Amino acid sequence: MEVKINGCVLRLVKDDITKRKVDAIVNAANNQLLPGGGVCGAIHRAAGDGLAKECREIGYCETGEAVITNGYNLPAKYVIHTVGPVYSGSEKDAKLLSNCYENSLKLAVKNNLNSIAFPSISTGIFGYPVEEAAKVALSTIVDFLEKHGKPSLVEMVLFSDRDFQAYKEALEEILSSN
Ligand code: AR6
Repeated sequence: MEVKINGCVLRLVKDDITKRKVDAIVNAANNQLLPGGGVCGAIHRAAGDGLAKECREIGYCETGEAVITNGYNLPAKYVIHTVGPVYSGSEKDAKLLSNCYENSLKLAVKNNLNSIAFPSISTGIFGYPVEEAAKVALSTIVDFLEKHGKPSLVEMVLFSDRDFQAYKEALEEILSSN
């Protein structure tokens, strides 16, 4: 599924994010920027040891913030690492999750990147319900594109049919209420 927002493409795809040939893929990282499991483990495995080494040198990333590294053996040129909130059910969760998307997009624009691919941040090991996370993720991306008109391509890369469906429904709802 693909929509145009302020001249930019927002695309939902079902795929393995490590395969996406974009300027930057986003990693759902942890505060210590360690390889870990989930999508983070998959990105580190596909990128090779250089990625963990560069992450060690950076050392830390606050929840909701983002840092950029090279992409090493990945088809993507860069990896933007952002740390989602561990779902707690409190009001803070949505703001922190929104910050992840916004700060990653800001970092992409600051580095003149035209295309970026996100996984569904926080909805695996960090336990954020996917239907709720999809609304936060997509409304943040849509607002950013409406305001800035870049990057020219934003992908949400979903790993399961269920996640893809949740994001598709959330996007349809956001577009119909705009
Ligand atoms: N491509 C795209 N999406 C994927 C892939 C892949 N190759 N593999 C998994 N997913 P998670 P979190 C989906 O747990 O909840 C790590 O250990 C997965 O199905 O990776 O933010 C970190 O180091 C789910 O929908 O991230 C942190 O400690 C989504 O990616 C912690 O887990 C996110 O799931 C972060 O937890």
